[in-house]
Amino acid sequence: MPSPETFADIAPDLIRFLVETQGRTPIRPYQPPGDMEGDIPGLEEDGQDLDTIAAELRDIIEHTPCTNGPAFFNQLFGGRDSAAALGEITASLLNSSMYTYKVAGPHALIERRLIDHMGAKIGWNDCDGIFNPGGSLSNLVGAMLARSSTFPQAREEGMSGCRGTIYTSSEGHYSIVKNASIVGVGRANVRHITTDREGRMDPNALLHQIEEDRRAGFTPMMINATAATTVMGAFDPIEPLADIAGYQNIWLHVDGAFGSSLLLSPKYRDRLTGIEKADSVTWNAHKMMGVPMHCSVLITRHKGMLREHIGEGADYLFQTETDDVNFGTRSIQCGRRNDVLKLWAAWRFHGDRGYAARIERQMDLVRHCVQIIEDDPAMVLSTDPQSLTVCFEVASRSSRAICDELDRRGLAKVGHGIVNGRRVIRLVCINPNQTAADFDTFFCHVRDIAASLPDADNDVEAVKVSLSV
Ligand code: ABU
Repeated sequence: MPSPETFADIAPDLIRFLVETQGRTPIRPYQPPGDMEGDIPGLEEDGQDLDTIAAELRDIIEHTPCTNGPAFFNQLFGGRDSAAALGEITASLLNSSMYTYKVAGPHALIERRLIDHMGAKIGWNDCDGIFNPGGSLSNLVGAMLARSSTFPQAREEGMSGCRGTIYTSSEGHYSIVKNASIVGVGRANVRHITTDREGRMDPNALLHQIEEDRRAGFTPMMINATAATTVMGAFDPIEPLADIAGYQNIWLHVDGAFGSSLLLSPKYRDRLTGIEKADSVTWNAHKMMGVPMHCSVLITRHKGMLREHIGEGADYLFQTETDDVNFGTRSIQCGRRNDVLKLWAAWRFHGDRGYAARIERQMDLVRHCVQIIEDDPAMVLSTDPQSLTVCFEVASRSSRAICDELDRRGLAKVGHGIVNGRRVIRLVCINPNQTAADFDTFFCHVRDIAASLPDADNDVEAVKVSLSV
């Protein structure tokens, strides 16, 4: 076994190498999976020494897409926050597990402090919560609480005879559908409520569907309001949805994985007006708050419900302290990695005010991109952005082909999505390491590539028909 001294010598060198390499070549040349496969060392009967592993890690670093670079616009995360990265590295080396205070020590108290602080931003003075590995699982915990609230017998007896329904907008995240199958509601009983052209759920359509379902013998179980949808970044109108949920006695979950962070900005927090009336909220700090993947929390205003409806006893585990600091008593996981130290470190560094400034700067960059698109007669803005995604297309050019070609030529990573029946480029402006000049460069590349492509249609139905003939 290598001595700890060897590890302590090698680790800083490796970190320095990573940071310098990413600074030198922030955009990695595209390599098809078939080519890369042969470059990854295989697993063998005999092990290697630590220096060999460090050399192989260097090689892997050099081939990894650079998500903090100036040309990464592909996902709802990006950039590197130094304070958060220090917290992440520390947590990894400490190797705690977050089920008990006995094992996690101060980290359990940090988890509670973060939940209290984030809950206060929502408008809750006394709340409960749990960090989960990603927004999909935070949404799952929300759906489990909704099920317990609507069908209290379900935890013990299952969902036999329960005909629950879940409501989300047609732009809602796909985890809502996955989770419907997991909690026993069934995918077929998820109602996709229509939106306006800006991607916001129509409350009248929701009410109409709920009433129709009740007449058909269903029991509405959860309304999911999305606070910043994945493609358009749209905010469902939480206040009217909360009124419907209250009047109809239905659990209201806000999937704010992407958009809850706007609560930190005095300028933009009104996009979430009414969120304090929700029963549960998902909030991903690995998106707008720039904390390394992943860092997601489910917060509920119903204190004690997580423990009551998710907790199980485990004599071998919960041996000291109280449930209050033994977070394993309200998690769907047993072993759970420490996702809180990095967020605590980042929040200590930025403060509430620093985070507000950071988010508002990104919103300014969004306006910069909108201006570029509006000034170019060949480009079409799909919707007026409500958060940190800008959706657009180039007239008569395939959005998919533009994204693929940008990647293949090693110019930028950016994805596409569907907006109002058209395939559009989704440009994500979430990385605080990027500047207006990086976006200017991006649009230059888009224009060059568009000029080299043939005419094409982005109408999703028309493309489907042309492919099927
Ligand atoms: N919540 C998943 C987001 C995936 C994406 O970046 O589009």
